[in-house]
Amino acid sequence: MFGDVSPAYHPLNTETVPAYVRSRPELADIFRPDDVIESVEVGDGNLNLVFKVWAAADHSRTIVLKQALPYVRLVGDSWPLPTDRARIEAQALEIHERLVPQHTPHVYFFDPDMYLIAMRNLNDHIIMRKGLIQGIKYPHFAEHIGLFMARTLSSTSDLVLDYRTKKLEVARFINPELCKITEDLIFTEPYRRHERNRYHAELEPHVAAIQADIGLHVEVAQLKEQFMTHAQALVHGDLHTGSIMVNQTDTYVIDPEFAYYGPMGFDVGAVIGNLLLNYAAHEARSSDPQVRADFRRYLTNTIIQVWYVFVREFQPVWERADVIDMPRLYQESYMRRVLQDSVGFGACKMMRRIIGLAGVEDIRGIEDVGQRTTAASLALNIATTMIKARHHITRIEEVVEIAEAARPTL
Ligand code: SR1
Ligand code: MG
Repeated sequence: MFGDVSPAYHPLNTETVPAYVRSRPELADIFRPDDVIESVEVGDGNLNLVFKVWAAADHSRTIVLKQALPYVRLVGDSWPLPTDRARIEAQALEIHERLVPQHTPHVYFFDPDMYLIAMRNLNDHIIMRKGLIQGIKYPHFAEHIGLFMARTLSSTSDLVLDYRTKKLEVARFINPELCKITEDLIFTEPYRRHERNRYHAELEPHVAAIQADIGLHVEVAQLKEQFMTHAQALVHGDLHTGSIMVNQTDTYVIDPEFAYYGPMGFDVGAVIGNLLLNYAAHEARSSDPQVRADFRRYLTNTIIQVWYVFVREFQPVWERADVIDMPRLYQESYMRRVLQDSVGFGACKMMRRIIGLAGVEDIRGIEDVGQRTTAASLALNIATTMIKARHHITRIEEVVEIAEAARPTL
């Protein structure tokens, strides 16, 4: 166990949720004392309990309770995990709400004894991954997520924060155990034989080739070092399409429990890598070639637009910068490095979702094993090329060219 769990802590269940909700003065405007309160546990992530809670008489009076368990839910209590991640998540959400309220679920309160966050129930939105799997397009997503990342990353970096605040913020967001999960699951285990890896047997020849590719391992080791040492900005730390809720008009970013001070490209790459995983999945998921080509064009255009919006929304920071400290050529090299980091991290995130523990439904949910192998092999080839080519990439369009040129090995 990581430190003592608070004596008041007990994991909630649907029996205990109503009394808990009634005990919280912060919710007095939502729930009345005589309300019948109903709830359902909907957590489908890897770590936490998540309850949707509503007044039986009026379902529009509703909230979400997210409570940390002291272990990894996906695996069980043999893998302990610090409940402090709930504090990290609550504090990151507070920063996000200040910077981009239109893309952050409102937090009603954080309970430090129960490691629990009460927040807005995004009932009219779905997890983006589920929508993309069905081939649903989100026309405003690129604009929204590009803005979200530019604001949250630039505003928490040394480009904006004063020297002291930045260091204090780095300390406040020290998140060692969750970073260790990333170090192991993303940068280590996929590249070696490991009991936690979870790919299907038909993919073995391709995985074996990746695990024998020393040149690839050198590149991944460099990216891991960067993840561990480059405290550039407060990153969300797990910004995949399962941490994004969408509909045709809105985008909300949830779940920043992996937040810490790391490289900006870790977030931008998560978005790009997960869009490319979906791109690869549609090799199998769209049987009509025209439908597939059309949806893939949406995905690749989205990747390009995300980057352009990110650069555009970052620009005000450069306009305020001291040009002797940070000349134009330095500014350009800064953004180019963020792009190259994004390409590398995005690719590592694709690899881990294919080979490692905690895969994604886009690929692992493909029922036909032959088709699943083809889609997974395509994703691995896109990712391998991205990792190796990233030092030379100067334009986001080159990432799309890599995806379009890639073919499955198996
Ligand atoms: C053991 S936790 C596995 C994964 O779940 C989270 O969503 C993160 O992506 C983490 O790597
Ligand atoms: Mg999560």
